[in-house]
Amino acid sequence: MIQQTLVLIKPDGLIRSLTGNILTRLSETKLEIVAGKVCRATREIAEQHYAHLKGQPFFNELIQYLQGELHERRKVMALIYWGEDAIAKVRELTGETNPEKASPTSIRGSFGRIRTTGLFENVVHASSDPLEAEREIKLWFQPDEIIIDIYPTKKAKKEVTVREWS
Ligand code: IDP
Ligand code: MG
Repeated sequence: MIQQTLVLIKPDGLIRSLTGNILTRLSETKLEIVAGKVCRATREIAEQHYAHLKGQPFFNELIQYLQGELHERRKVMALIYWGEDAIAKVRELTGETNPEKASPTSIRGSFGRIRTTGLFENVVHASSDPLEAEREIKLWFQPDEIIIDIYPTKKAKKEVTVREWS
């Protein structure tokens, strides 16, 4: 099945200069990148992204982690990979959530660590199923930032002031 999946290179991945390595690993999937950007995870986006974990003892630290507050690197790289079985292919290379349990050849197994607090600092995020992928992609990207049409869109008229080069 043709699918799309959200990948985030988390702030630890960026500060440790792992971007090239991670993109090289993911290119083994032969999937297509159809959107990509470097952006800030605001508290609101981070809390919505991890809404399913609200109530966990590590939730607050996890939100700080995604915002970049644990690494002095307040940004993430967000990418959408698209193609046959994209979700499973990317999850396979990403590895298990706990970096110590992840296969040693996976991205998390190679580069992840467990903080002394217990938080899994695991370098990348990858969507876990089609519904989560849709929710996450719509959280991080607007339709015009994606070079193909993956979900239905509607036209909305908005009066907005934008910044332009002066
Ligand atoms: P996933 O990232 O493999 O999809 P989720 O359960 O969605 O796993 O958890 C989101 C993130 O929260 C993980 O990537 C990891 O950073 C952190 N996390 C999840 N479970 C734990 C835990 O039991 N201890 C510490 N950190 C965790
Ligand atoms: Mg998850």
